[in-house]
Amino acid sequence: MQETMNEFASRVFSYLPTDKRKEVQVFPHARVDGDCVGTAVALVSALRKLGYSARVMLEVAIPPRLSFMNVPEDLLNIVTTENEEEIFSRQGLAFAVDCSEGHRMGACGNCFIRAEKKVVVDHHVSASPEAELAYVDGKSASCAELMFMLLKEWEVSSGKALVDKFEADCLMVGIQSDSGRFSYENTRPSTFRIAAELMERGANVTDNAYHLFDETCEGKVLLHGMAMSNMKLYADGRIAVTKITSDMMEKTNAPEGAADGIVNVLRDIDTVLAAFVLRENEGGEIRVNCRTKEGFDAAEFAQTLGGGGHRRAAGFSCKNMDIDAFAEKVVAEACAYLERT
Ligand SMILES: [Mn+2]
Repeated sequence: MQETMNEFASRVFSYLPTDKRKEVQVFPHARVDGDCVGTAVALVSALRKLGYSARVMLEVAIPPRLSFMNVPEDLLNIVTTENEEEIFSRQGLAFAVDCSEGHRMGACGNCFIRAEKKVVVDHHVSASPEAELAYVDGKSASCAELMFMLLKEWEVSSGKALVDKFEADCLMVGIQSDSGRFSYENTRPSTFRIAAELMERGANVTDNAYHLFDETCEGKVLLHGMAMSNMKLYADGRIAVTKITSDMMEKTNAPEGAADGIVNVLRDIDTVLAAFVLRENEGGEIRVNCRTKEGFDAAEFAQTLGGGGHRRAAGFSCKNMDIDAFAEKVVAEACAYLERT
């Protein structure tokens, strides 16, 4: 049984390093997203207001798509094999956010795994926390919501304002990212209540939504246009397929990751049950992204082709096969799957 946030917050508070020269090191998961960065940065900033030294531990710099968050460099630390020992020697407490296990933290994992004192705040149900103190709520849409609850408890016990505009903005980015701007199934009444409080503290929703979901570039728009006009429908419009060749990437000058989102547009076509985007990668690999609706289990289907994933989103790949030939094979298998189910 999970203790209340009030109890948890006071236990973590008394677990913070008594020697304030020792650092609270905050660990997000690898391949960072808005939720883990927003949560980690808000926590570090709040801890500093309380007089603690604290930093976010990263394996690589914050990616350009999150640069709009304007996180001050001095809140961050990139852990490398060269500086790992020095960083570890400063550690007073290891605090994992939006993940619970060292193996999810990439190159930073060692610093967490070896820690003497560990705390976890997470919203992943599958989590098996490697920590003495853990607060895991799988129903929370984002980790940022849990962090806001924690920081509010600390505001009461310390009498200090810990969530001002900057921290509120960071936490709002987390909520908007993980709730799909308040549209995914994980969105709850409490998600809106917390978001409302963050807005009252100065958080901006409009700019965050633009940068997180809408901002694009010429190459990406051109690539999407090409991919969509080449799309083909099969099985009375229930299957949608398109291909992205290296040639298309070159012609449109599309940046890395520009193909993201195309498969969702195909899936959203009213008649479509399963959408597939085939993409030519380095080394002759063809990677297939699959998104489905009720009545087509993406994970089950992907498994038949050596891949895997979730019920509504899955992937698989092949090597040494022409993209057109592989597309034909995927279509044939998908049509056969529809016949069977
Ligand atoms: Mn998250």
